[in-house]
Amino acid sequence: MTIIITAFERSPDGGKGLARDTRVRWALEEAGEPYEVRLVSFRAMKEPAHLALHPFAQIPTYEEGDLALFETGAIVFHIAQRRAGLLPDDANARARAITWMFAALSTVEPPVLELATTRLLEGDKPWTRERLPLVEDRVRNRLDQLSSRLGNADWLDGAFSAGDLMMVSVLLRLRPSGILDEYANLAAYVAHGEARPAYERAFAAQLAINTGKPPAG
Ligand code: GTB
Repeated sequence: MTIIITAFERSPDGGKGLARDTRVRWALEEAGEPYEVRLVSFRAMKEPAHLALHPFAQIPTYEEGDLALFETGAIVFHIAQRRAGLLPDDANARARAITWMFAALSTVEPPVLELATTRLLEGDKPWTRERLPLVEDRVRNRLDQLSSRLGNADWLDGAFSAGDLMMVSVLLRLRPSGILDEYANLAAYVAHGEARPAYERAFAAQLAINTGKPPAG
């Protein structure tokens, strides 16, 4: 059954890999699952055909036969459940890896997103100068905690898992702010994720769309 995901026809980041189709591509690459991509414009995302797949008019979506999914957490979890390599076999280790997926999406991503929104969409507002330090400190609070937990480990809980895939994807969104580099172990953790061949393939595929150049190799 062919897997089809949707992605921006042209991502606002110009191919830096920050749009959320990258994490789905990464999971598919880790799982060794071939996939196709349907590119959508901002206008097409609001049309009935796309709304039938994604009620909130966003990307990415995931189609596989008569199954249609939205929300990257659900999509990556679905992929991870079907193939080896993204979730451990041991039941407790698996539950902990899933916990890290939720932690990435519901505890770390909200302040990271708030910072991105403040910087990108509210930068010209008169109150942003006063608000930005508060938003940055909320991010630092989470990064302090995450950094303490990670310590010098390669991954959050033993072997690489979908929990790391999601956490690295969320942390990558911080790179333009410079805050990630304040935490040497988190910066190394993210770099370690980016160095995985599956991530490199995912990144190259989305870059090719946004630059019009085919991936090298
Ligand atoms: N909770 C959902 C999920 O995890 O799947 C969130 C999906 C989402 O936010 N999708 C965004 C979208 O479709 C694209 S990824 N936005 C269009 C809209 O809402 O109208 C968010 C994103 C967009 C752009 C950049 N960038 O350019 O740096 C980074 C991330």
